[in-house]
Amino acid sequence: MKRFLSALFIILCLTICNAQKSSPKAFGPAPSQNQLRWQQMEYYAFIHFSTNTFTNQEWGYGLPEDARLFNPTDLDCDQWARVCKQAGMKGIIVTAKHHSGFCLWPTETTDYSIKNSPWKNGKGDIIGDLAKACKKYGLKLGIYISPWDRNNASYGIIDSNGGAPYVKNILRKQIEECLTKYGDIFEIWFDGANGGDGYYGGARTSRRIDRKTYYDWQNTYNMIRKLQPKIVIWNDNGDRADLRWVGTEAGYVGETNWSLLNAKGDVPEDMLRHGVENGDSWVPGEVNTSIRPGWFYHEYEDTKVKTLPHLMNTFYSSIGRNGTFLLNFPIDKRGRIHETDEKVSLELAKAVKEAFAVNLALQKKATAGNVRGNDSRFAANKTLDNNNETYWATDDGITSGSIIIDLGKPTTFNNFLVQEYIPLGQRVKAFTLEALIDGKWKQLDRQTTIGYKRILRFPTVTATQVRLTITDAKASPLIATIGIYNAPQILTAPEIMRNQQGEVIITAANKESIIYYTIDGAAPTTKSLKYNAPFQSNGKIEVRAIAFDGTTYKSSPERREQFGVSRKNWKIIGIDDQKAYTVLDGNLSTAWRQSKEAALPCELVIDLGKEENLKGFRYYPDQNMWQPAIITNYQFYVSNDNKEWRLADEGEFSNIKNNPLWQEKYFSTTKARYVKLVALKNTENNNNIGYAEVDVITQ
Ligand code: FUL
Repeated sequence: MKRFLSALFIILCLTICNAQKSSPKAFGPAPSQNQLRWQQMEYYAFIHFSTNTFTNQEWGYGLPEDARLFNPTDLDCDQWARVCKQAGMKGIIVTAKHHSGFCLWPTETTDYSIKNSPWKNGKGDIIGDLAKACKKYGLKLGIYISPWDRNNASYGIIDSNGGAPYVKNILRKQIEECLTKYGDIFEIWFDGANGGDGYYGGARTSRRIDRKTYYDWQNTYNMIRKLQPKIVIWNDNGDRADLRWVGTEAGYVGETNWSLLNAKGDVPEDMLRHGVENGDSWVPGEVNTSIRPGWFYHEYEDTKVKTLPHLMNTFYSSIGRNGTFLLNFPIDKRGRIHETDEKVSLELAKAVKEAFAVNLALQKKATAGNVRGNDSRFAANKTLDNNNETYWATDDGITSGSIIIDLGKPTTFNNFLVQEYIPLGQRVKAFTLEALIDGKWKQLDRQTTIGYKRILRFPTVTATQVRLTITDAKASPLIATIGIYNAPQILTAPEIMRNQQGEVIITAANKESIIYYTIDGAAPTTKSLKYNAPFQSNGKIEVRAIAFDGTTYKSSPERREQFGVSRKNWKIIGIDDQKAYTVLDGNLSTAWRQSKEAALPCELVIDLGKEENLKGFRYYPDQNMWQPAIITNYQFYVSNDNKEWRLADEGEFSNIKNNPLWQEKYFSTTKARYVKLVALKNTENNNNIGYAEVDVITQ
């Protein structure tokens, strides 16, 4: 008996040891091969190009005459691909069809396509040209097809059998054309904007659909996967697909970012932003944002192209937070990526390359308190071998533990990169990062999830050792890669605002920076005016400013702001609330909201103090995302006596919900002293209306 028991004991021990020596099993949902390949792309481009480019809109209504305006003078898909390649991107997703319904390829499904544009006498095919250019530069091609089609007569119609002819005969066929004519497609993008005003074959009405049922996505997905087995599907409509939106177009995902969601049920904003820790499906986040405020090209945004520091922040808040980075280039009227956009995208590529050029931890000594089965295959140094397929693992059941990297000598750094081995699931729930500085451990950061890639930035330190501690995980942590970097500092452009009294206030992110500025149109240098305190200005003025760091002798990119006529004597009429003047205070982060009881339409009347030559107006929405109060449909009236009003403009602020930035509207020049912005509808279909700023544009 004794013998039998000891034999049993030995067998048990061997089984346990062997179990520990075998590779870990996947825990929870894990990515498909397609999702994995996609995640590894990390950075790719969006291209927005359509009739909107020529009508100066963000959302076209689908008017037939707009097709005749589509006439780029120097269209060059080769240039798009070259810029994207040089910018370090791995692919391009193009708006083959945006909400207007206009197709960039000669589709059989509708006349509303480049076939009916003057460009190349209707004989062109932009998707075909781009597919060729992508091939030439080794980029992958992706397709954006808007489910919402503001031109198509059958959009939103349900036939007597309960079917949706538009989905069957138009949308699905368009997808099929794009997925069969242009080679491999890596991603297909179905935007969530749906239903509303449009041309609809001349009906000029508003069509609503039930986004959960109307499109019958499952059958569409089956078709897509058959045609392109390696594709990933992004969908912000009813059925969940392979990838998720992160709930904002501002360019960031939550610091806590699980690549999981539940297959069924609603996905509120918080879940989009952070994923769902115990979600039952792998649905990783893609961070989409534009290099300019809008998605489509508008000449007035030529001075609003995001700066290097801004884009660098987006890099850290997307790729650095377990997301991918989808950066949009609005193609201009020539049919090219604008020079300014090209320049800054190349600056970003250079800055990222410089930041991560030297991994100071590479091949250094690493030790861990627990190594799975004491097996060298799972040893700590697998995190430093420049190979994402090998990883440090702990024994099953050990869900916390540290890894110490000995840098060998005092080493200066400010970035830390860490990657989980995600083919076996996302596991880490919490971790800390410490550095051994002058013989003492100092905590540099404390964070939650890691996922495919996490990058932390912190003030520069000099240390001899670095300790990563996984404080909590769902299962034994599997850490594939660790990197330590000393990234060059990048100075942020200063902020410029002007209050109602006409004071111009310039602020730099770093209080120690020196600010130089100009008001004569010249580019600012260290020889320009030095900013010490707010200065007074009257009327139209352009302020250009840089921040300069006296220790590194480096300058930030420039900030450039234009201000219109003086607002000193402006009065808000008919509103008995002094707070209403926040809409004129020049501060984008303060807002005034109409009283909750007020029903729509809401009117904001401003007395400009004297007659002005008006040619447009600007509206900046209240930024409170938790209780949105954003206008979508408006009318703008002008008057000379505050009694008789003339309608100067009416319409919609397209895409303002997802991209709540400055809205500029132009109309035929008119002389008036009073203006009235009427809010007809908001993004939530309730009565909440708010304004951060309202301004006029004069001749
Ligand atoms: C949004 C759309 O409505 C915008 O026009 C743009 O295409 C953006 C990428 O997605 O929701």
